[in-house]
Amino acid sequence: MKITGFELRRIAMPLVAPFRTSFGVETERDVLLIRAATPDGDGWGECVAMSEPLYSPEFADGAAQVIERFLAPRLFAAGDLGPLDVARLLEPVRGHRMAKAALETAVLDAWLRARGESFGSYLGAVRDRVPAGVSVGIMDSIPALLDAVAGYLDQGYLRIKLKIEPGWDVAPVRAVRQRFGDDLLLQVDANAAYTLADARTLAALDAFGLLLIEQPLAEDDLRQHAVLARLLSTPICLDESIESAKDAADALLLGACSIINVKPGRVGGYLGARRIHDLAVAHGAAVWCGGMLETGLGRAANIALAALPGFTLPGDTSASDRYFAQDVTAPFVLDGGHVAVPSGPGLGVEPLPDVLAALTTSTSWLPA
Ligand code: OSB
Ligand code: MG
Repeated sequence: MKITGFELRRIAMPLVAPFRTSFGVETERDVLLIRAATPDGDGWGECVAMSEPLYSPEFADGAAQVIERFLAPRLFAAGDLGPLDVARLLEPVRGHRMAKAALETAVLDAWLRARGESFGSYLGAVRDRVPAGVSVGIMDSIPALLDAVAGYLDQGYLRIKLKIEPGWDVAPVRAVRQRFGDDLLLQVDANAAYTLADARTLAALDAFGLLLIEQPLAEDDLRQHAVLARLLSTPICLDESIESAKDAADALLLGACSIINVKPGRVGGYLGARRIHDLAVAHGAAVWCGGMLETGLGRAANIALAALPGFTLPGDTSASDRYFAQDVTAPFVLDGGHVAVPSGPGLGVEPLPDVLAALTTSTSWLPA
């Protein structure tokens, strides 16, 4: 397949409500979109890097730079290429997995659209809809949190994830359990906010029957996660620590986690994400699909991935209106707590031209 160029487009997406985590507050999603242009049509990739390097070292401005200066030129120099070539061609550049993932996704989307095949079909989806969970930010008070959770449960969400940090952990979890009962599928995400010295606090969460605790310790604390796993009965799930199938293998072999949050951007793309799925299935570990507050474009591919057989826990694959009043694609909606896997060619969704134009803050064209 011939790539004639990549368009880099920045869009500003106001969030319906501020989203607070242990690393910061998000009020607007600043998204870098990549359009791969080919003689047979376009493909889209969403870069999930956030505007500041707080979740991980990547950030949107940096991703745009590394694509323009180092990644796109390597793809252009290769001439004709397919989706399976992208990761190999970009491998000499260290890191920058979110930037690489966006390019690979755009190429894969263009290639699948030209073949008339969907992401789900190509990746190996076995379901036409997936159960939806929702990630609930840190709030100013417990009554505000209970209102937010009640609202999501009314909409039909099947699993609740509470963001936690030191000082906002046992009390909110206890309050949510007391109010909504023991049958609620409930989990927490610390975004690396604790150390092993907090093991006693984290063990206090064992009393609440959580599905998992996500990334309690720092991203490079694999061995300490293994120690913590032996101190807790709640399963440990890793997010930030897992950037590759190799990391996943290390973590599972070490006993640092028994569950993995798979985010395609964090691991360099959907093909790498599928490898982690396959590895986890072989190891008997569960995976679920995380999120990075994606627009409908990134969400479409995440939902396709979440339909693979090893994705046995509900993902952070929420409906569009949990994030945005106006999505860039036709909105993903909740139907009986599930979201439908797109079935059209490629991502199966299109950016709405007028909406895209209205949200765009800048574009640049990189010719092959
Ligand atoms: O740690 O899973 C995370 C959002 C941005 C960055 C990191 C995380 C999150 C979420 C929200 O938890 C997931 C979503 O709904 O997209
Ligand atoms: Mg997380």
